[in-house]
Order: sequence, then structure tokens, then C-alpha cells
Amino acid sequence: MGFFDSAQEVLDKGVSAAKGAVSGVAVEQQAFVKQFVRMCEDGWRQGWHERNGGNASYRMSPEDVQSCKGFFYDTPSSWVPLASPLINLAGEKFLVTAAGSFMRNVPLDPVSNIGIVELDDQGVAWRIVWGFKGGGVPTSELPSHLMVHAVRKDVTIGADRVLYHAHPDNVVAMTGVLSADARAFTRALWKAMTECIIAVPKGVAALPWMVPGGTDIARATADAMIGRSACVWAQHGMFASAPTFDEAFGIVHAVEKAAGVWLKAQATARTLGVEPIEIPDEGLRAIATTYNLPIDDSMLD
Ligand code: 2HA
Ligand code: ZN
Repeated sequence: MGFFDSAQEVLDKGVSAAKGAVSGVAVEQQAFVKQFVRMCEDGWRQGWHERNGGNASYRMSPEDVQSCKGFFYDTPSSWVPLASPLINLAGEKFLVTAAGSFMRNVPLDPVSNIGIVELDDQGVAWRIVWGFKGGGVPTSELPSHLMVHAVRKDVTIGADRVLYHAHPDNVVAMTGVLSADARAFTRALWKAMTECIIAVPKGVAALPWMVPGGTDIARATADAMIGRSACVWAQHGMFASAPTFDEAFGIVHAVEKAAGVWLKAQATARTLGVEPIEIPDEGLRAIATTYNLPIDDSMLD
């Protein structure tokens, strides 16, 4: 059964109405929800979320779950099977954007445009426990979000919690010029702007164009992000993983700025008939030493 068939089933079954009087701070007022909503709004203001473009997810901490569970639906949705088990995410709960929702609407109406899903105790299925009011379902990129969460939780020993997918235009434009190769992208970005190697010391992964929303792009992205916190999707956008909302947003912001600088410098240099000037490899090594960065040395000559 495809994702949308499964999602339709959830819709058909429906979820129970939100709870009435429950003591505690409402889900929308929790600090992690406010930060999630702010990231969505900031991305919209940057111009990275045309229409329903982009999506985000956050793996909740035990404290987050504790302070929200009183507001969860009495009757959650039915379980929707995952394409393959994600054992290390068993029982985890995620705040995610809704399929088809516009990032610009998230701050206006969080409970309709975001929601919480939980994985069962075997990591083989998910269901809705809060939000998605009005019959919504989680983002079409849920397979990518969950598979990348599984990988990043492992490799960062639980530190990474935020996954952010955006459509920043300079990054997308760059994929029309450079082939989808991690080393080519990383070198171009690192050498364009000093801050970039600090934002992504392991560099960025890069995948060729693929159909969005499916398990193929999810698996490829999860594999690509074993060693890197960012992945570029050719002619589409990028994914970033980090422990905090500030850091996830900051990765996309820094990479997008470096991509813009790279494109401008390349185009201007070509117009003027000169070679673009870039940070040399020794310069990048010096930044890594000075700031004690855990860089991927294979990116350098
Ligand atoms: O949410 O960005 O990749 C819409 C998308 C799909
Ligand atoms: Zn997208």
C-alpha cells in the first residue's frame, strides 16, 4: 500500500475531537512547539517555502512528551505501516508539518498545520496523537523524515532532533550547474564563504534529481546523511539535521548564502573573463584548526 493510500485510510477513520479541559500548558504554548513554529515562519520569510513547499519534524524529548500527553487524542488515528521497520525509533513521538500545508500558515493556525505522530513499540507503524485538525495527515516527506531521524539519532548518539526541509533558490540553482556530488558541492560552498565550513564541517551530501515523497529518496537521503548533517536534492531543495531549531535553520541559512555567493562570483567572473577567487585548501584547514572543527578531510585536496 502506498503512502497516500495509507494516509487516506487514516483520514477515513478520523481522529477523536481535541480534549476539553486538561490541566497544563497547551501543546501550542510549549517552548519546543513555539520554536518549531518560528522556524517555519522564518523559512517562509526567507522565501524558501513557496506554496506548500518544504516540511519539518522534531523528535520530542521525554520531557516534551510528558508535558503534552495530557492533550493527546483519546482515540488516536489507526496505525499506518512503515515501508521498513525503524527499530531505534520505536515509541518515539514527532512533531511534524501537515501534508499540503503552507509554511506561511503554520503560525496562524498551528493545530491544523502541524501535528504529533507516535511510532509503535516495534518501530513498524505510526499514528496521529495530536493536531492535524480538520482531517490533515503528516507531510508527504514523512518517509524521508523518519528514515533520516533513525540514522541521525544513531550517529549523533541521540543529539540530533530537528529535521528541516526547505527549497532555498540559490541551492536549487546551483544544482543546475554542478553535478550532484558531495565533494564538488562541499568544496564550492566552503570556498565561497568563510562561515560555511563552520556551519557544515562534514560538508553537504548531494543527490541527483529523484521523485519526492517516496521511500527511494528517503533511503538515499538517510544513507547520504550518515556522515553529514545536510543533503542537497538536485532541482528541489535541501535537508538539514541538528540538535536544535536554531542550528537546523542556521545550516540551511549558511548553505543558501554560500550558494548565492558562489553563483554570483562564478557568473561575474565569467562576464569579466577572470578566474573566480576562492578560499584555498590551506585556508580551510586553518579555519578547521583555529575553530577546532571536526571536518571531513576527504573534502580537501
Ligand atoms: O512538502 O517540499 O518535497 C512539499 C515538499 C515535498
Ligand atoms: Zn520539497
